Amino acid sequence: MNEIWFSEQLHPYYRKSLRVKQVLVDEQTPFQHLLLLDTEFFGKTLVLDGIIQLTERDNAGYHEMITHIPMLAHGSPRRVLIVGGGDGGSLQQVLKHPSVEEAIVCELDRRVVEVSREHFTAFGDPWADPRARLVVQDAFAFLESGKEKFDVIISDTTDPIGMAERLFSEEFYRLMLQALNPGGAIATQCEQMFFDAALIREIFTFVKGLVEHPAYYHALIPTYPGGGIGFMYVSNTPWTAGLSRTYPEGLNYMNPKVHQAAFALPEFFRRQLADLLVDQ
Ligand code: SPD
Repeated sequence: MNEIWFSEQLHPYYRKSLRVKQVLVDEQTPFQHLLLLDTEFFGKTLVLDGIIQLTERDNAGYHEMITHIPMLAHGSPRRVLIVGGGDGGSLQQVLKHPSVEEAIVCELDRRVVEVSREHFTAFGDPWADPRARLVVQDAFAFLESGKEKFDVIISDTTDPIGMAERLFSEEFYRLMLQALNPGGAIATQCEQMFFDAALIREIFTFVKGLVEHPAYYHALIPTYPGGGIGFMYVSNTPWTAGLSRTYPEGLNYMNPKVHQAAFALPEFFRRQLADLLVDQ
């Protein structure tokens, strides 16, 4: 039988594969290699530079958790910045909050937006919402211009490889915090506890010097390495403030128990962060 498989190999000792029904897009954009696959079970799948970014089947865990945790902690965010996120998944979630007046997506690669908008129709075209604004620009340059302030910032990036590496630096976290209104909250894509503990510890260490209530939380995403991913919560408001708020309608992954459990860290990993943890 002639089967086509896509394999992501992040480490010499670990790879994972999805069975491909059809290759829908295969192109080199000015910034990266972009693949849009139709896969068995997981459906349409976006791959950038060989790394799975999202699938139709399991993206809710990622997009709901990276957005609603800081949105709920703030309580009534009006202006939201999404760094990266050109696929529209985080934008769809952010716009579920009626308090939002403007959501800016600062994405470097216009092709990610165009291809995702055409293929991820399950997102319901959040770009058509009058509150959505796309800025095609490097996020560093956008934040350095220092013109705009936000209640919530979501750093929905690829992995810290190549161009994206800078988005995991202290300098970039400082820039995000400069753009944050008082009472604001940030969540960032912050990698995986099995494979990236040293990086997570490094980020947690500098974030602890910048805000009072940093925390690390995680979600189950079968198509990401290790079957999941984590997020850094960065705020002077504790994440627990979000537990008593009203959740948006129609969530597929998050509920109050998942919200709370996401901040519980497995013992092997909790030990590695023990001296840094504040609220967990
Ligand atoms: N290791 C894969 C991490 C991918 C994170 N980016 C996801 C983008 C989805 N909007």
